[in-house]
Amino acid sequence: MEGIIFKSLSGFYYVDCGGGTVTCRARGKFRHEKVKPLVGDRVEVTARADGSGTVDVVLPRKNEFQRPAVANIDLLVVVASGAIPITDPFLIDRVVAMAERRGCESVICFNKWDLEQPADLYETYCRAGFPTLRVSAETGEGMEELSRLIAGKVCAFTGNSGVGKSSILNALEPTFQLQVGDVSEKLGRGRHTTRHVELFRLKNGTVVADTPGFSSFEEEDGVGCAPEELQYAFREFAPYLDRCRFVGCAHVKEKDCAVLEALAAGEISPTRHASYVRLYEQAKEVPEWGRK
Ligand SMILES: Nc1nc2c(ncn2[C@@H]2O[C@H](COP(=O)(O)OP(=O)(O)OP(=O)(O)O)[C@@H](O)[C@H]2O)c(=O)[nH]1
Ligand SMILES: [Mg+2]
Ligand SMILES: [Zn+2]
Repeated sequence: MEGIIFKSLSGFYYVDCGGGTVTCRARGKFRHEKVKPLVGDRVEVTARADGSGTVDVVLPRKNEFQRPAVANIDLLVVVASGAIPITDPFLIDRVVAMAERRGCESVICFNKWDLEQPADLYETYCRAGFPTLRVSAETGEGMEELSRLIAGKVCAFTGNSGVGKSSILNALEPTFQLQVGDVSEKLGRGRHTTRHVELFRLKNGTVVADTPGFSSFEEEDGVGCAPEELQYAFREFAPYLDRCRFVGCAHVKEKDCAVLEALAAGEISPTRHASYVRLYEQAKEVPEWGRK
């Protein structure tokens, strides 16, 4: 039987096979081959009469992410917040760069707009060429626009813990009762309320994944590509890339660099470029065999 893994928890894979759910273990060969089935994977399963079964084959993936651990995503919804827990723009840029590398579209969604309005950052992502939204799970602001943007797609919601990923999903579909946690004002961060990745279906056929929030230690993860590939993961750099004086220009501090000139002229945002430089330095540290 063929199905889609909609939940992975404690070594069990919950596979939606159209007719019902099969609760599976993965075959041992996956461990040997170092393939880990992911939520979103299309798989072939053998099902027993009692509803248990095994995942036999993971069908070819369109894309895959490690954090959040999902596969076959059409659209990454990067949720950010200007209120506590304030999102570091570097986190947005890192995850967006990963999506760009994998040919996956991104939407940037500034939640908690009822509390804080990070208008400059909102502008930054609009101008960089991303669909960017101002929303509030609390008041419902922006929910219709978000609904329209994700319609009919398989979407994964990601962002730092406490920004309101689960709250937004609850607001999109009033029948959802995903667990929501408060944020620690003292520590300025969320409490990692969502612990596993799970796919849910909205009434209009859209599929959404709720995922655990990032914590700050993941900042040093990098994008996992060669340093010279990273420039292509910043879409607003594209018009300038072949105008630098030196072939192989790193766009970090080179002379007559068209990207740096665009930065000085205000065409490229300082925070976006700073993230690029930080990711570039990280990418240089990754050995070739560690790249994806
Ligand atoms: N004022 C306001 N509060 C919000 C909004 N969205 C979420 N919250 C609150 O923010 C807190 C965290 O929300 P969650 O939905 O649990 O956040 P999360 O991103 O799912 O967090 P993790 O599961 O830990 O990654 C809760 O107390 C929510 O009520 C919003 O738009 N406005
Ligand atoms: Mg959550
Ligand atoms: Zn350059």
